[in-house]
Amino acid sequence: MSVKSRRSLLLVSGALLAVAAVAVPVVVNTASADPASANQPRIVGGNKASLDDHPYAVYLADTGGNQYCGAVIVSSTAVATAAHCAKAVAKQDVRVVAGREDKRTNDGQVLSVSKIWISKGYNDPTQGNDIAVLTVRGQLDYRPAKLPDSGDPSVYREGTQATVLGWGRVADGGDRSDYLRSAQVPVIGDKDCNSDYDVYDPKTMVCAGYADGGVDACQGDSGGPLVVGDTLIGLVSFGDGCGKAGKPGVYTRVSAYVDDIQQQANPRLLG
Ligand code: 4AZ
Repeated sequence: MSVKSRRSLLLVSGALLAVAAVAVPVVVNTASADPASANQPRIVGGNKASLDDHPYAVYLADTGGNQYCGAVIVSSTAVATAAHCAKAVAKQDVRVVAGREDKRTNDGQVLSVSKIWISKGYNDPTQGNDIAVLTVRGQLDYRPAKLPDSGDPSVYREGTQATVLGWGRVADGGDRSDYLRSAQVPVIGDKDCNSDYDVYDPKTMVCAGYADGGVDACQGDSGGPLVVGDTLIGLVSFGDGCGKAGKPGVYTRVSAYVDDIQQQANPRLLG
């Protein structure tokens, strides 16, 4: 969610308007002359990503089929997403769409939601804890992402190359993508991110992107995965615009919520 759009989001009443307000994201590259972009010709050129490589990438849609957020499979019965995506709609109005790279097709599965868990302490993306787990009716047929090992912080080391995935906007305020897209973004250290955002909380958030901007998540990508290999390290949460210099994407730090996610994802195993 963009920092500036939060105020207008608060003003909209009704679930459908709220959906429309969050419904505008994906992976973006706004500055094609930027050096960071020059390393990312596939994002600049808008090439799609493949679900063969990232089968756990799914999206959330309203009952009319309109994509409004990303999410990620964490077990055969559950997906993780941003809390601000889960709060935007009543559970009976959410659909989880898995196995569909192109939103214009009927590929894959569309599952309804039987339960929404929202993290304790969630209030607003800029205050952290922007994570929710949705339990689906039926079974997801696609491989889940791995969760980070809390004993191994290496995936969060500054400079680690991560991949962000989504169907959101391809430019700040621009069109949403029909295809799944991906971008490579390096993890940013806590000190740097704190100087980019006063609200940054290293316990519950992690930043990724280039100092010069140009490669980023954007509106509509919220709730979608930031992965290192197949390990889920972040969920798209917020940012000041998309791809701006000095304003990287801010992600929910998944390692802080592994126990919660496992409890929601595998209730019969863990009680
Ligand atoms: C949004 O509004 C949003 N550049 C998501 C991610 C970012 C900005 C806005 C990060 O959903």
